[in-house]
Parts: sequence; structure tokens; C-alpha cells
Amino acid sequence: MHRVFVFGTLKEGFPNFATNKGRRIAGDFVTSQAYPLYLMGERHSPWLVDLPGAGLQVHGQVFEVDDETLAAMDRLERVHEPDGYLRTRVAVEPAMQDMGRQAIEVFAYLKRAVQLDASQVRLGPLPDYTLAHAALYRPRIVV
Ligand code: PCA
Repeated sequence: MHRVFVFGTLKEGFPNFATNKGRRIAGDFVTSQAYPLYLMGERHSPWLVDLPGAGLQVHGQVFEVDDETLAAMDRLERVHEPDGYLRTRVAVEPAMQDMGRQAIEVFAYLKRAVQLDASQVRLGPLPDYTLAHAALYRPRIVV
């Protein structure tokens, strides 16, 4: 099993949740470090840019997923393409103080800093990807 922190469309109740067949670990989590979270381009894709220390601590959810679900998420996030997301390890901790503050290492889908084109930033840096943000999202058209 693998633990994955999702901050965007893979969250429960968000547009790509159908691809996330994992088991949610209760509560909300927040990245231990700050990262820039932007809505990018016409499709308003949520990008968590691999620039730790910039931006804000970002909220999301943690799921335990099997190999098959991880592979499906990798396909959705196009990790095998140079302009896709990079699945890497980040430290996250429970967002609620009373849940304790111990950080756990989990996978997350980040964007490489070299991919960041400032002219494409529509919104951010954000602390949280909300349903209002998701309403702006346009899925990639697969041909
Ligand atoms: N899906 C992944 C990365 C960005 C996105 O929209 C996620 O929710 O974490």
C-alpha cells in the first residue's frame, strides 16, 4: 500500500475523485512546508509547484492506495510525460492541532519549477483548493 496526499481534483468530492479508489485517512492534512499552489492556464489546473519554502502550507487529504490505484492516478497526472506531474515525497501533518503534529512522509503530485510560466497563473498562491476553484476546472480532452 502507498500513502498519497491529494490537494486538488483527486480530493473526495472533487472532479477526478472517481480515479481515487483509496481509503481515506480521517481528517484533513497540511503540508509541513509551504509550497506555491496555483490555478494555471485556461483549464485552471491546480499546480503544487516543487518550490518548498515559497507560497503557503497547503491543505489536502491523505489516502491509502494499492498499486492499481496508484498506477491509475499516475496515468491521470501523466507522470510519464515530461510536462506531467512529478510524483514525489512530501511531509504532511494533521491540520487540526488536537490530532497531534507528527509529520508523515507521503507521495504527492507536484509540478517541476521549470514548468512554471508566471504568465499562466490565474490564481494563487492558495492555502486550499476549494469547490469554487474546482468549478473553474476544465478536464483535459483526451483524443
Ligand atoms: N490532482 C492531483 C494533483 C493535482 C490534481 O488536480 C491532486 O488532487 O492531488
